[in-house]
Amino acid sequence: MRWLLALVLVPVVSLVATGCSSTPAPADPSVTRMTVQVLGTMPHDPAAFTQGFEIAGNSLWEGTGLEGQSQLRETDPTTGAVRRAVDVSADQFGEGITVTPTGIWQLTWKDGVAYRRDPATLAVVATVPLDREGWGICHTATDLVTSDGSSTLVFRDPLTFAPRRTVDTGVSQLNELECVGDTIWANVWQTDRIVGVDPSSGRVTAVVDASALRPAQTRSDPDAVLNGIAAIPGTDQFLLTGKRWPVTYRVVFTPA
Ligand code: DDQ
Ligand code: CA
Repeated sequence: MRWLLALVLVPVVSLVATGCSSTPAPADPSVTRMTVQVLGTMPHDPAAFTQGFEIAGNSLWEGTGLEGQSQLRETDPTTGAVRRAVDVSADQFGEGITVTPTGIWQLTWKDGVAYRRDPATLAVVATVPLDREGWGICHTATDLVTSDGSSTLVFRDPLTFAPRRTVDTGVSQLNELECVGDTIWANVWQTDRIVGVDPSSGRVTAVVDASALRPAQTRSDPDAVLNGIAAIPGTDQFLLTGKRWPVTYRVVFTPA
């Protein structure tokens, strides 16, 4: 009788367990399991509370967070050296950034605004209301895409920031974003996972395990999490870093 109970209970318990997990079940054949292969490293400012990371032109752009420490930085993509930096208002918490042809967008976490900056001067040229938390941002050919720590991604007009549509990914705590071709990559806050999302359906098509990257020096700092995905244009490579990480990695995603 006892073995019969176990036979019935074990599958039920594991079903419930996978139902509660925020990433798709490992056996789901429609999700590509991936890992990272490190091709190189460069220094990263260990004081930078990285919230946005993107390559545009000949620069690696970084947005940093924390009140009184938030900046938009233009850095050298091969050395990480800071070329220019502007401060966000000291009472605000900077979040994701994305560089579009019509300006550089920078979110704030809970300050209710997003900024569009002039790429030449980095000065704020527009301040728009943000009616939810600001976490990550990237842009496709037609839209801005923003995350807010939930499983929802919001698509917006790239000039006005007005919302156009949303998708639900089924994975919560989506943070820093990177739009590449037909995939939106998102790192999941407080995990070493990056998910690949189909922008039209919101379906998670890939899960990347980046746990090999977390630097040993950061393991005692619970806030020092993976948070920075920057695609290297014209390649299949990415730069990855994290909040207060002393290093940026150059990687490719490979099937696990
Ligand atoms: N968010 O970036 C995930 C949206 C928010 C992160 C908030 C982390 C707060 C850390 C405060 C540390 C104080 C030294
Ligand atoms: Ca990014």
